[in-house]
Amino acid sequence: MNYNHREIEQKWRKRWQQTGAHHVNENSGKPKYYCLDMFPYPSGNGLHVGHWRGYTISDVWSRYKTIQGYEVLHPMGWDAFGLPAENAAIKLGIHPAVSTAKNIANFKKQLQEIGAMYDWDREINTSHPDYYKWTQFLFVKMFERGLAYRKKMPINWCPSCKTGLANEEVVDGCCERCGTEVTKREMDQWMLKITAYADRLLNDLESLDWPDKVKRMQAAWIGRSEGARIFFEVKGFEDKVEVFTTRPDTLYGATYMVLAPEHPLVEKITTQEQREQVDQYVTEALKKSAVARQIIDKTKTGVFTGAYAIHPLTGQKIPIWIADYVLMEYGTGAIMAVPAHDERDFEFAKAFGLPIVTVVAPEDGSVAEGELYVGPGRLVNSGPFNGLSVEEGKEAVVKLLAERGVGEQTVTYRMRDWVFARQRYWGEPIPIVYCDQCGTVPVPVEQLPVRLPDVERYEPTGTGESPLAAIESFVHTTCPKCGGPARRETDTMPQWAGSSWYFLRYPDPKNDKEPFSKEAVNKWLPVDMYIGGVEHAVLHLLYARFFTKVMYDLGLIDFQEPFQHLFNQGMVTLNGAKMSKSKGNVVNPEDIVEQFGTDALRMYELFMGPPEEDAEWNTNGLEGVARFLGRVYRLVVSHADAPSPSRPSLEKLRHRFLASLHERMESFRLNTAVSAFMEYLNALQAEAASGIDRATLETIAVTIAPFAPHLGEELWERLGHRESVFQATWPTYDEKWLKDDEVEIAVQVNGRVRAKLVIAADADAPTAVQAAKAHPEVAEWLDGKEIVKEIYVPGRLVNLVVKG
Ligand code: ANZ
Ligand code: ZN
Repeated sequence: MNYNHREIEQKWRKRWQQTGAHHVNENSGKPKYYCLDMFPYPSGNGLHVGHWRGYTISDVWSRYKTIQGYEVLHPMGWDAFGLPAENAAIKLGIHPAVSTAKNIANFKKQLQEIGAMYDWDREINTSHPDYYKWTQFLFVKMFERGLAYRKKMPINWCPSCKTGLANEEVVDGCCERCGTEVTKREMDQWMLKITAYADRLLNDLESLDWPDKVKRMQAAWIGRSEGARIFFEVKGFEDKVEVFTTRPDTLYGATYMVLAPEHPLVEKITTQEQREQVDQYVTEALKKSAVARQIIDKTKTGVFTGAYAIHPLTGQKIPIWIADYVLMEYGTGAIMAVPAHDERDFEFAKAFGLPIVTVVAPEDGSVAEGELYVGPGRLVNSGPFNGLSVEEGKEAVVKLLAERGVGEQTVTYRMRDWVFARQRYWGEPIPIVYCDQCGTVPVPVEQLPVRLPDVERYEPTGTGESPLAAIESFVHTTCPKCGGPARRETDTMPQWAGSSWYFLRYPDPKNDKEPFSKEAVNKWLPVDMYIGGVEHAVLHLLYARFFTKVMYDLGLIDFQEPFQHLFNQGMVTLNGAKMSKSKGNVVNPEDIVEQFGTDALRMYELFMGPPEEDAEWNTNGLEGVARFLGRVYRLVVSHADAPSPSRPSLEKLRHRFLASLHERMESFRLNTAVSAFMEYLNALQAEAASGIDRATLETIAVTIAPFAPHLGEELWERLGHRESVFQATWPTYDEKWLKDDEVEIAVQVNGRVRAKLVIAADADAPTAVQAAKAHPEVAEWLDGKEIVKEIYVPGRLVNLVVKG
């Protein structure tokens, strides 16, 4: 009668494996459900109970959907390229493929222990040539569409990892991986034109069932800004300075201009007298990170170039400065400065004694000439535009500029094109060949994959070239077009490449003719439920959406968004801090499984708190859950052989439990779903002496199965079933049992309670009043008096108002 979790869990895990219980049946005819975990990077540290929380949530959900009658695709794989394996290779000399394989084996063993229903036949590994062949293929497709291109540009450069970084990998000016401050470096880079998809990536957010916070973060990352481009002539040059402004209405207040230090015109227009100062300033600015340069309240620095621009409407001469608060990567890399109405310009003008001209005045005239004012109002000192509101002014100014050919309406995005090259070893080789005759030639699909060759040294060369550049046999190749001698590209793709489309591979993971069949992906996608950490709110999710849209445009798929519903689980903390191996505050799942069982661990991972919130690990809580499962086991097993006949009190409890479980599951309050079981069990234990009926016992076995699948199977078998509990149907409830059939109400006479009365919950007013009057203790108070009013509040009271 004791709950032997070890025996039960081993038995069922073995059974599942033998029967192939977790294989997706493509021909079941059931409606599909695609429940996906963000696949892990197989690190050497393995998984701790914090990682298991997300996997538990998705597994419980997948099993719930299975019993509800869906054919569920719940796959798992490995995001296996990336810097940690390579850094370990440099340190320990172990080939990344070897360490990665070892880590994967460990992760897999751990995930199997959780009792997850992954279909391991669909396992994918982004570092495997059978997979990265298709990542390379998709790159070639993008190249053919003009979406992959090469550009010399200043990139973020991590001096420690010795590699270029995407903007996304720079956090607060430092390398996301190693924390070193990032610098800039001019290099030829492969880029992906994600900006061409900016509007679609922004607009389509609306259709997604995602946490608002994530949608807002993506929108902010895309950073759409409406404004105008205005062209200023430079005195004495043919060239024009083009600025981006969101406030064309303030054009009359532009008293100077600022170019980013990297702006290509700086070199040309700087006068002889100013040259030395300018050169020095540029050198300093290039060393600073974008974040350091953008801090609002830092002291403004800058240098006058000696050159002047001509105001496009007034013809006035305005000085051109350079300053590092203007970034080359945003807008046009140049601004018209309006110190009266822009805080940064205001600080700068004060620091350098530049004129401040007010052109917007608040309606109440509360701001004086020369003060900073960023609010709404009407235009002043603005020639023909005086008296217009800011909004009217924007439109009118742009219209006039456009007529004169010196400006236009435009939209700018904060998002940049994606730097898609890394000068590292452990990634997908970029499938491009350079030929003196034919130029840049993509490797045709028959010649893919371009395999990653073995190297002896993994260290980046530090010259900006990847270690692949040192492998002669890799670099020297023949041109796919003319057969002449050619050189291979030696950069590899960023870590994000493989994860940008892996969700499309699971429906058809072994296809060797194409990345996936259109039919298979159209059947399974969009993903119905995507579960993972909020740390992927921007990058991975944005890249995956971008790839999906490109594939839609290529005609490879029929949908434009990959993940219909997104759920971000909270972290598990220990002593208030996020669990992590490096902090040494991890709880090892294997130990817990051994001592309490994986079912207890699974149920506790849910019970810890609302799934979207962080929760503190507490071993006492876990023990409580384990004891609870023991009680469930004993209750079912002790009645399994001789269930009692059904009776209303049991039916009522059962339907009420099913109703509350349903409500809590559908609103994804999984922690309270676990409490529903606990409440139910407590109520049943009060009934147990009179026996428990079969419907109750079966309900427990089926409904607990998604949470504690091994126990669910065991109980189901004990109840005499031969097929798996996951082939059972989810029990439904009948509303009629949810009503409280009898209630106790108060009977008042002139507002004072004189008696309590039990009546039918749905009794009507005449019935309730009649019962109240008939109550002996009430009758006493009514004797000889006239009832002037009868009030009935169903479920609560009857009040009789009397006179005399
Ligand atoms: C004149 C002006 C007047 C501006 C005014 C603002 C207020 P968002 O909203 O973020 O798009 N700007 C443009 N390009 C820049 C760059 N490369 N580096 C730094 N600042 C830049 O901001 C757009 C505003 O930021 C632009 O509008 C420009 O300043 C500045 F009362 O132009 B504004
Ligand atoms: Zn050629």
